[in-house]
Amino acid sequence: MIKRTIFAASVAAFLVAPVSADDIFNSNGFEASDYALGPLNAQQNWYGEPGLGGHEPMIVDTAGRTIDAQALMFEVDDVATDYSYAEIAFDDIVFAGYKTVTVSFDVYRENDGWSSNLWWWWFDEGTPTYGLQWDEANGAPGGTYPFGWVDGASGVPTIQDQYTNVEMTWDLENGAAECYYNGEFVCAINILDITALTGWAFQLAHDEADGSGPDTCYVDNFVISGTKDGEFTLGISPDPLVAGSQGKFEVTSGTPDTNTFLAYSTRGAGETYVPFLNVTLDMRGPKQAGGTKKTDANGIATWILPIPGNTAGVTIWLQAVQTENKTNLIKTTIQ
Ligand SMILES: [Ca+2]
Ligand SMILES: [Ca+2]
Repeated sequence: MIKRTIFAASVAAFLVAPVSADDIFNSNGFEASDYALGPLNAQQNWYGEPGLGGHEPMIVDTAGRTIDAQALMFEVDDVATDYSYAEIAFDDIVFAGYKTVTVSFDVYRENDGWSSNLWWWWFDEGTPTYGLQWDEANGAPGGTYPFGWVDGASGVPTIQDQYTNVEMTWDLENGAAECYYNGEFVCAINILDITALTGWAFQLAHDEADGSGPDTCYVDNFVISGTKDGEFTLGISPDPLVAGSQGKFEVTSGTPDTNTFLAYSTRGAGETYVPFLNVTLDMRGPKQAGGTKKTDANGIATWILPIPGNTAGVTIWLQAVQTENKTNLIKTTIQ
């Protein structure tokens, strides 16, 4: 097993496995576990509204228009100003400490000669906070603009007659937002003046005059996720570790300029109190891997350690600690 005496010195830090994201809101596919067929309004804290003759958003089970069993349907008649509107409010996501926020949903547009504008937006001020599938080109097929028409943003033709994915990420710490349509990169722009994120809305809107056509579209798998990268986190690379090669072990968001210890166990999860750090490790029989490292000014410390060649198949538990501070526990089986 790993012996501390053979551990090499660390080298410059670079990113390892990203911090795992939390679900801030997950529609769970609008499936029956959470949603009944019928009006969306009042289900799972949603508000739904039929606007000016439009239809209210509905949870539906429509053959060919659902990825699985159920989806959210928006519908408007062929009447100017008709709309179908849904919104959901959250506790302020920025205030909650999220540094990155990702919104993802699947959308189905029909190739029937007319697609009305499907808008989406945060309730809040700042840029970018809205986007749409535009009824340009007379709504056939129209264009998908995840960040709308703000400076530097762009769009791509909407894909019809199948579900496609819209994904937008706001990196609030670095002030950059980027977006994807059906897995393809669309654009990246700078974030301006976003100080709160408190709710999300969808609206299918017949913004054209009468006569272009009615419209129906479907949304599924709406998920908002985020990361709080201020958490003291241990990442390993590669994951899983490989016997006979080097592994990299990196902590981020530790207390800066502070002694940091990498602990491992082959005995499993449990609790072991370490008096000199006043911290309880989440493993049994911990041993120290590598030498003591001092985190840099950004709270990062890295160990590059050889994984002995005879350890394939061995399961180990890893955790890094500082005084009264510990990371996530990693369980990995060496390959
Ligand atoms: Ca679904
Ligand atoms: Ca249509």
